[in-house]
Amino acid sequence: MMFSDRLLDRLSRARRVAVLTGAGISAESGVPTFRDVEGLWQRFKPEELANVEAFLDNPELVQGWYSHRRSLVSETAPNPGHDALARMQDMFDSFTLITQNVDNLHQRAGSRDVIELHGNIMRSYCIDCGADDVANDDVADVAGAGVDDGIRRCRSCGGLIRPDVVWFGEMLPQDAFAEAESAAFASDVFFSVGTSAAVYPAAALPLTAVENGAYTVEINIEESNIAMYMDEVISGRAGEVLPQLLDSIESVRG
Ligand code: BJW
Ligand code: ZN
Repeated sequence: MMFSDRLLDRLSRARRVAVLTGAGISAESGVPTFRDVEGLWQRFKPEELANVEAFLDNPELVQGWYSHRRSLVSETAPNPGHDALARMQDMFDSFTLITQNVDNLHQRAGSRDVIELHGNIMRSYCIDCGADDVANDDVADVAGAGVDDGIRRCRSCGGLIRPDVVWFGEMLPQDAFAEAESAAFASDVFFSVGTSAAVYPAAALPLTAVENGAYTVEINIEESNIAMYMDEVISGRAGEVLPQLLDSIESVRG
C-alpha cells in the first residue's frame, strides 16, 4: 500500500477534505496538459494564446484553438481518477472539489458543486453584450450586420464570442475563488492533484491549507513547484492513485 500511516490516520478522522485538480488528472482521458513535454500546444505557449490581447489580435485563431479543444474534450470520457473523486464526495462531512480544468470531466463523472476556478470551455459569451452562446461551433451569421469573416460573432449584437474561461491577466470568478479559499482554510486534509502549481492564485490554495494546519498531499507523476511545502508527495498517475486512495478511505472509515 502506497499510503503512509500518517495520512490514513488523518483520513480516518478527517471531517473536511478539499481537493485541487489540474490538467494532469485529465491526461489519462487523453486531454493534453499545458506544460509537459508532450503538453498542449508545443507551437503555442498558453501564455501566448490564453489572453485577451491574443484574442482581440486574432479572434479566428483563438476561437479555432478553443473549438478544436472542445471537440477533443467531447471525444474523451472521465477516467478512474475523476470517478474516484466523485465517489469521495459523500464520504466526509464536507468535501470540496476545486478544479483549474475547463474540460467539464469532473462534472461528467458525477461530482456535484465543482468549483471551477478557470471557467469551462463548454460555455461561451459575447464580449459586448454578455449574451450566452451555447451553440459553440456556429460560425457567425449576424443578422443585419452582414459579417461573415469566419469569426464567431454574437447573433444579437455582432460582438465577438469568447470562451467562458479565465485568461492570464483576468480575475478569477470572485465567488468561486472565495469558496475555494474557505475550503482550503477549513480543510483537515488537502490534496493537490495533477497540477504544476505554476499559475496563481490557484497555486496558493495548497499553501493556504498548509498554513492552516491541514495535512497536505500532492499526487503527481513529477514534483510540482510547491512539492517541498507538502506534508506528503505521492508519485504516480492520478488515475491509478486515486482509486486506491478511495479504497483506503473506505477501509479506514468503515
Ligand atoms: C499528472 C499526470 C497524471 C501529468 N497523473 N499528474 C504572481 C507572480 C507572477 C505572476 C502572477 C502572480 N500572480 C498572478 C500572476 C499572473 C498569472 C500567473 O500566475 N502567471 C504565472 C504563469 C506566473 N495569473 C493570472 O493572470 C490569473 N489571474 C490573476 O492573477 O488575476 C489577478 C490579476 C488581474 C489583472 C492583472 C494581474 C493580476 C489568471 C490565470 C488564468 C489561467 N488560465 C489558464 C487557461 C484557462 C483557459 C484554457 O484552458 O485555455 O488555465 S492557463 C492554464 O494553466 C490553465 C490551467 O488551468 C492552468 C494551470 O495548469 P495546470 O492544470 O497546473 O497544468 P500543467 O500542464 O501546468 O501541469 C500538469 C501537471 O500534471 C504536471 O505537474 C504533470 O506532472 C502532471 N501530470 N500527467 C498525475 N497522469
Ligand atoms: Zn452580443
